[in-house]
Amino acid sequence: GRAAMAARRGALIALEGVDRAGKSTQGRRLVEALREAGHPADLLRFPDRTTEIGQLISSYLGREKNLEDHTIHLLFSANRWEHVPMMKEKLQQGITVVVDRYAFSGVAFTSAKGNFGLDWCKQPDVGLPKPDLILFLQLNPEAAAERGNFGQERYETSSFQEKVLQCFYCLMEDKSLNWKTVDASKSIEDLHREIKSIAKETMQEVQNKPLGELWK
Ligand code: DGP
Ligand code: NA
Ligand code: NA
Repeated sequence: GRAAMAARRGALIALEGVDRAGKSTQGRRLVEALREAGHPADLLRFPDRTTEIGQLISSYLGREKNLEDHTIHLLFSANRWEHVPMMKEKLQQGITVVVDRYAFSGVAFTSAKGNFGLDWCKQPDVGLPKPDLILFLQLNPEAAAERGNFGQERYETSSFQEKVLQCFYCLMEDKSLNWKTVDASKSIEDLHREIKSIAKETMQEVQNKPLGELWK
């Protein structure tokens, strides 16, 4: 009834995975499909390069600017935090929020640099809205390589990406989070159908659950 509809919150769904796994394509397709089915949904992409912090991050990634490793880690986290009030508002309004990368990329990319403890890496993102679902788009390095060469941005080397992947596997051991691994070697259409079906299940399940806080 009407009261139940009003209480229904949106789901927070994170897409993670190695570069070229298809996160951005699948994020766009998922949000379009949900909207077409009458479920309000919005896509957010991290890093969001449009904010002042995002512009710093973008010039770091483009190698125009060098930033100390702790500093850039904190900036990526700040770039997520600056969107939190808006994300919470949307979720409360019943809008499903799909994020293309989230805190897990944050931890995986910094900890892949070596000499950073996992706990230190997680700390700045502790308390972010906790995803109701983390879809991990799994693609082996050979298949990823076949999708085209890396660009010129920082982090875009196979050896670094392999380390990032190992860090993602560490994070997936945390069973307090709802990780679902999907096979990203499938066609765009097949993967879309699978992701849409998992997302819809999650959206049903969160109806009466409060939004959680990440790593708390
Ligand atoms: P994208 O726009 O999704 O291609 O991301 C740009 C690059 O930044 C990509 O190599 C992944 C990396 N990245 C995304 N989020 C974070 C983060 O929170 N911390 C770090 N260090 N790198 C990140
Ligand atoms: Na990239
Ligand atoms: Na992407």
